[in-house]
Amino acid sequence: MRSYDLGTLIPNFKKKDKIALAKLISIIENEPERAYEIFKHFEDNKNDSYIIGITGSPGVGKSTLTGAITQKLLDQGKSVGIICVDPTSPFSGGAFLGDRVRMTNITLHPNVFLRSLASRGYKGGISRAVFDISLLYEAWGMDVIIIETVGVGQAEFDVYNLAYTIVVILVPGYGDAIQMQKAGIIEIGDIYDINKKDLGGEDIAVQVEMMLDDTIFQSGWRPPVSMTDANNGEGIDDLLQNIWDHKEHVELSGLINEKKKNRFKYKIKELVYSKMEDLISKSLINEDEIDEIIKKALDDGKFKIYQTIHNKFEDVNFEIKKKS
Ligand SMILES: Nc1nc2c(ncn2[C@@H]2O[C@H](COP(=O)(O)OP(=O)(O)OP(=O)(O)O)[C@@H](O)[C@H]2O)c(=O)[nH]1
Ligand SMILES: [Mg+2]
Repeated sequence: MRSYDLGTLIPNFKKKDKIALAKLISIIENEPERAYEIFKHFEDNKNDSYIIGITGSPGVGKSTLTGAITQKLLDQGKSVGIICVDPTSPFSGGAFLGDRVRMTNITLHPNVFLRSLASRGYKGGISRAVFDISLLYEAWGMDVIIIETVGVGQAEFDVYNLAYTIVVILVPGYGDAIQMQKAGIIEIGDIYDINKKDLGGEDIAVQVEMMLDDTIFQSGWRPPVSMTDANNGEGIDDLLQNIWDHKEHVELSGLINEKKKNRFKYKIKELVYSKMEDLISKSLINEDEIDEIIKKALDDGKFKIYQTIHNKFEDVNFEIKKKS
């Protein structure tokens, strides 16, 4: 797929054309090796966005909250780039639509951009795509980036390393403290928010407070707990204040530098691993050899495929042993 011409996309992006932004994200998603061609046009760009991660089980109201927070930020004149990592379904249509429907009014605003990503099928993994898109949002000049993810699985876990403030969303009826501890939830949050407070939630807020009281926080930051009703915009100011307080804490304590380093570390490792994979697989077996094995398997019987591969790697092991 030869997609778009960077010669026109980059100048349009620099003129804040959202279509150019959308197309550049598509390039980054589908042809990650072209990220280099894109980002070399921004080498003198010094923008730093503040990156917030919003996580929680499916349906707790992450998108609705993201919408409500974004609206407040817009009212304060800030620009916001949103990345929604599509939760559970590999058939993402429904969820994508859900994100859009819940955030329609804000995404029409010139200072907001939203991209939903399915959590599977990315070369280099979802964190690669999230990193690259966040970098593009920084190039755009976004003040704030919000990454929404469902808090399960390694892929999502990696995403936490890309944000500076992690907000964990819980809801009434989530379960008890033991479940929360088992899920590792209590370790990852910088801020806890009990959403859907219109449905109750005092009990869970008390449980979370108690658990936090029992925990020692090395960084000196004791996560605050807020309660919101995202549908009606209640409690959003408190939540946002907690986010800014945490931002201030990480900036004043210098922790922000660690977090920034961490973010880039992930990127560098991923680049190195994918390069290595490429080099190693190419040096062990080339396309002609693969074709040859396939032909043999098809001609001589498919069950021989393992024998042929086994023989092939016997040679390789021998080669490596000889060299080492
Ligand atoms: N009663 C109540 N419902 C809410 C509240 N916030 C969100 N909802 C509803 O909860 C449902 C799920 O909201 P979403 O914002 O899509 O939740 P999500 O966590 O982004 O969901 P996934 O991305 O699918 O995991 C929707 O029907 C919302 O209208 C709230 O504060 N109170
Ligand atoms: Mg959502």
